[in-house]
Amino acid sequence: MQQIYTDILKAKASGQKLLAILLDPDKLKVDLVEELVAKIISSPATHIFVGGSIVENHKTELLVSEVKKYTTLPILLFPGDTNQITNAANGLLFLSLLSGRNPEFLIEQQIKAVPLLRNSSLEIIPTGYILINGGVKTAVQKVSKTIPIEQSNSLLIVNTALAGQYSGKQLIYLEAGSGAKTPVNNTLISSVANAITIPLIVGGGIRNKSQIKDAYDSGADMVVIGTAFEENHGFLKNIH
Ligand code: 1GP
Repeated sequence: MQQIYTDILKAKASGQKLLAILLDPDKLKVDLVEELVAKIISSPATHIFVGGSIVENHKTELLVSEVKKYTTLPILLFPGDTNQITNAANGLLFLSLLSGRNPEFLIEQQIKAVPLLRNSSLEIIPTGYILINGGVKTAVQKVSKTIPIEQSNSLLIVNTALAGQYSGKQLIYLEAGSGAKTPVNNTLISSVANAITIPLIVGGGIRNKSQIKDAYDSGADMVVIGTAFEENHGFLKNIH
């Protein structure tokens, strides 16, 4: 039973918007977790994502185990590579970097993950991951050695999202990259949202309440916030 995904579909069907807070095990000190999770659970956040482009071995498991002590919000791995897979989480965004042409992130990492996933209890959610130019060279671009799609190339982005849906992805993630200068623009979000029928996640460079609202109004089902919370632990107070 895909409980997390079923709940995402239900939220989409009822128009309830979702908010994921991204925690990067490489940047976050474990002794801050209790305090940060308290802020997350008193905010509108519905999901916690854990991951990063480069994370030292075992740091993910440590962080997830600590987060789990203080919340029952679903914890989804958002891994940059296979060493970030841990059974301590509830689910896994099984990402394919559809915007790129690097086989390592289209299929190789996914095959390498299989021995870790075959007997795991993680809910696996196939996710088409589309990197879009957010105005700065982000970690995803550097690590994946792929070129983001220009925001002006809306047709290619829509077709990439639909190719993801047709090949069985259950989510599409439009990513401007962590710390992006320019988030995915609203016209693009609505073009993709209008084309696909599966839920749409949008993240990268979203730093205030009005950008979150614009993304929702344009058709994003879930918004991801990483840097804004990482840089200002009071951030979530401002988005009620
Ligand atoms: C990155 O989409 C997420 O993968 C979040 O981006 O850190 O810019 O919020 P930010």
